[in-house]
Amino acid sequence: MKRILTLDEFILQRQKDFKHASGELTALLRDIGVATKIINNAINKAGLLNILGAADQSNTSGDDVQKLDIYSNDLLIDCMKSSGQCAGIASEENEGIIPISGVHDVSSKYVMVTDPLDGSSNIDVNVSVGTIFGIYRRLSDVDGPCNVNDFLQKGTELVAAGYVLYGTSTMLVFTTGNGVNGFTLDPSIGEFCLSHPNIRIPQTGNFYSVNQGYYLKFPTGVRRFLSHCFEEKRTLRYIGSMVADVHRTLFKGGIFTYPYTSDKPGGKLRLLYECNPMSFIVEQAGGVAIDCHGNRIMEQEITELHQKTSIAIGSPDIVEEMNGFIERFKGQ
Ligand code: P6P
Repeated sequence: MKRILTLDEFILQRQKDFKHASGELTALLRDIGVATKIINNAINKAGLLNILGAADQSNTSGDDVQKLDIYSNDLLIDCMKSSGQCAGIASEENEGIIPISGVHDVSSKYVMVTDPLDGSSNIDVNVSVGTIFGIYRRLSDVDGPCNVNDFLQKGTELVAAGYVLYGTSTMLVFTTGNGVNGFTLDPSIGEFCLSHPNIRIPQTGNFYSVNQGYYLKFPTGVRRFLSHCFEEKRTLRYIGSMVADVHRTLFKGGIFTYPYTSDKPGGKLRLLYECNPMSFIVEQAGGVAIDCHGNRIMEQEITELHQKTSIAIGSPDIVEEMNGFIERFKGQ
């Protein structure tokens, strides 16, 4: 019988492949695995533990914060302290960075960016939500506290990125720059097990994923592309959780896009802890990720933690097709 490979075993086996072969990154990824297993447990019981619902506050981006957002954020921060490999966190739920003081006299080499519970507007109605994370090597002196410049790095500087999708099953999908692998949580043993090795996105695809409610506010090129998808009888799928919509795109092909609009000229999704990590994963699987001006997401300069961007991400043929419409109707 083929034995399963757990996340820990996989990471240790592949440690030689990591760009910065070090036990530190291994420990960091394992911390994230622990945190997301606990978050998964809370999400599955949320309705019973009365931790559903709004927390009567909003975050830096103005999103209504749900109780599970706060729970997930606090948990991730606590777990990232355990191995001492994380010098700090930038989170959607916190205005500034969260420095983590060294533990066990370890000098932490990395910092983490995260959306601890993406898609939170779906939490109360039992629709899939997710955790997004990215890992950077810090730029500041490893013997001192991290600073904001450790986080304001382009997506191309990411050493690892991943997401956990809390769906019909709980999946962890991540990359360290050597391809993309998917792990499914086996609740009977409490381990993420390798279920989707070497994920590759289809070159093209029939699904397109966008909030059509903003159609009239999109730039002309985007509207013309969406009309083209309609005329081609492609399938519109929109969950409203970026992790779920990008996960489907990764496996089925097609495109997910959140364009800028006349009332949100900078877009809605956050560059640092949503778009860059998801773009790293999709690019590593053979896909493409641009903003709706045609610029590669991971090349964008980051000047502030909660900076927003438009995004079009998915199969090369479809993203390039959309970019063709954007180019053709630029300025209209
Ligand atoms: P809209 C969830 O709040 C989120 O940040 C992403 O996960 C999702 O793709 C997007 O916002 C949904 O936004 O405007 O369509 O509700």
